[in-house]
Amino acid sequence: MTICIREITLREIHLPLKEPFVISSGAVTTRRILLTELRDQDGAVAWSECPAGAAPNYSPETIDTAWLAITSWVAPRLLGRALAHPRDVHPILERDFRGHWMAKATLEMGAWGLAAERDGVSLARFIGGTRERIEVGISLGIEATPAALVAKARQALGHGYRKVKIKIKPGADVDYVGAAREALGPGAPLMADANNAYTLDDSDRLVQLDQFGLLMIEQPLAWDDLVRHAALQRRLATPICLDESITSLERAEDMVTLGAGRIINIKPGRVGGFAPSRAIHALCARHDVPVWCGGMLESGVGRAYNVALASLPGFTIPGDLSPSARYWERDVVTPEWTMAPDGTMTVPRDRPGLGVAVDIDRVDDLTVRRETLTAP
Ligand code: OSB
Ligand code: MG
Repeated sequence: MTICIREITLREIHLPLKEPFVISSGAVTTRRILLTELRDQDGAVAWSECPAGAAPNYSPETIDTAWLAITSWVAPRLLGRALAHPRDVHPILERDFRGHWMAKATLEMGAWGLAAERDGVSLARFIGGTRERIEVGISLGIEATPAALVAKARQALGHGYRKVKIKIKPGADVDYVGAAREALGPGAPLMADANNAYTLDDSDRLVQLDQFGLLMIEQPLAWDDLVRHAALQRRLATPICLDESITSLERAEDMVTLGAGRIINIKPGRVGGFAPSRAIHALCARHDVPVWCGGMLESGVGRAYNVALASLPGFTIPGDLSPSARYWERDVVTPEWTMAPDGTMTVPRDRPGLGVAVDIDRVDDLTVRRETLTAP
């Protein structure tokens, strides 16, 4: 079924986190979130979310660069254009257009959401998802003391979470991870995420983490560096998982070729959308590289896309897909995303499109800027 996007409304909403989220490169207290609403020629609507943050400390993109890129270059390529399938969007956006992966992904994913909506099937089914329930992990920010981290991690396992990710940085690493391993026991599914906080000069320190039997260490070195990750992986027993470094299918191929990591955290926004996410998922399946779905503190809109993606068969490791209540007093969707006591989340396979409805009144209350673009 051909889709033709007639109108796109961008909104910036401010959504306060229940508690600040601290990673090695910065802290977030209130998420500034860019939501888009795509409307096609017949009035069908799909919402999507840009995962970019307020500052360029995770990716070079921010909500402000994404707003500029979407309004200036991404939307004009799509508005009024007949699209036979949402897979056609990615090549249209890549031609002579470098970077801006999150800006591109916002509308690329929106096109998949819109197509699923039009077909009357769930986004999960539309993209080939097979799981009815997905396993949920939690990402814990850096705490003031190892004891504070232990309390949070213990509570998370008590809630049923299937994986606990501990954010680390120099000065908050071996002691923190060691305390968690000691308190939670040898079988607890623990991993660490450094968000680029180390260099190869820190290799001895990172090798010390091997003793804790982590599932993986995520992105220890620079965001755009595969070569040094390969050198580090040769010294580490713990698998390296790449996050920031994987911005495309080609970077995932490079990781495999170079041995720069053994696991990939796929965030659809970071790689330009669902088409490249599915291609990375297929590549990883061919090479026995496990994948899992990362998170960017998304609202319930972005979470819908992540949940659908995580229902693909190759997503064998619990994702950073916490329920709405971990982040927000109240989410912007109904129903909110919830987690069962066994640490799983239901994939809304029997509801069309995203499977959740956007609470327009709530979004209106939170909106601080808005712009509507229409087809020429
Ligand atoms: O590195 O995975 C990351 C949040 C913001 C920026 C980067 C990261 C994260 C998380 C949060 O770990 C995961 C979540 O959404 O719960
Ligand atoms: Mg990460």
